Amino acid sequence: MTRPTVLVYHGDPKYATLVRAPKGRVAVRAAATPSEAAELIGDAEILYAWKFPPHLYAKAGRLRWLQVMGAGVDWATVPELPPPVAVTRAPGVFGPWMAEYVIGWCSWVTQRIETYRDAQRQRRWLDHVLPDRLFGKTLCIVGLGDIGRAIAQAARALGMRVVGVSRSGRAVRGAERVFKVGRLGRALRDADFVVILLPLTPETTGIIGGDALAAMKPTAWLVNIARGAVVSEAALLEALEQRRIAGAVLDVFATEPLPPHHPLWRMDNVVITPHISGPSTPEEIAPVFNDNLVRYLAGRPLRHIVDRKRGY
Ligand code: OXD
Repeated sequence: MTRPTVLVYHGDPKYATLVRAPKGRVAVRAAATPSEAAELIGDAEILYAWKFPPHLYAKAGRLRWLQVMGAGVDWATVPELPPPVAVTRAPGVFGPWMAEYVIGWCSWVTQRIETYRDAQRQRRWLDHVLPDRLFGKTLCIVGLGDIGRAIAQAARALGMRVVGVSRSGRAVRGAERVFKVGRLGRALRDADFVVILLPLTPETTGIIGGDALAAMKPTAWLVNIARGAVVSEAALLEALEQRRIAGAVLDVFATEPLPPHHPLWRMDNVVITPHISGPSTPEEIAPVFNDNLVRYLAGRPLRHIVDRKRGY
């Protein structure tokens, strides 16, 4: 009997070294570049990857399962991927990272960190300016998958009021109220911080546009840790320039890396981070993949399957 081949596609060789399968049951191959992957994809039954080049799926005649290494699956649920291939994600890995990112940057606002650092540079004792608190502030989480729920719990633990937005509008632990996507404006109305976590699909592209931004309070901050294209960049620039919202913390952009001449770079009410809010680490993703690998080899159903039609 031939052993299934696992192709690990990532620049970090550690991902391949952490693949564990019952002894001798799989052959593991690793590719770090598209040209290396082009040589190996034809034999692969299982692909464990981050941003696999879609044009190579035409050669993936044996492929049955793709395990995604990152949080988002938009690069995986592409039409080029042959229909029988199951796509699985890695829930539970990114929520704790992203919760710290969100709480960290929300605290950066309320603790007026920039103000005190500026004063320090000028050797000024700024004791007439007081910090604010997260306690009692309203956080609106738009997109309540496992990451959104982890953020809701972290925010609740600090005494924030949490509301959310999801397709179903179903109740979620930690969120006082969950609105359906159609009531986005209502959900945003009272928020001090709005975190965007929607997957990028045709329905969500540009969903945070002029109307959504107009629904926010002028004192509110937008935090985008989903995909750049979920927010209309033109509408966001206008809202920021005209101070119709207080500011934005942006980890994702329609074009990455953000081009050097992009107007967002020079806005004083914008924080830019380079798509690092939910890093993938080989050590954290490997147990999710290895658990599914055992299931795959035993002919048992895979866990964390993505609905390829819905795109998440
Ligand atoms: C992502 C990630 O999918 O960083 O954006 O994991």
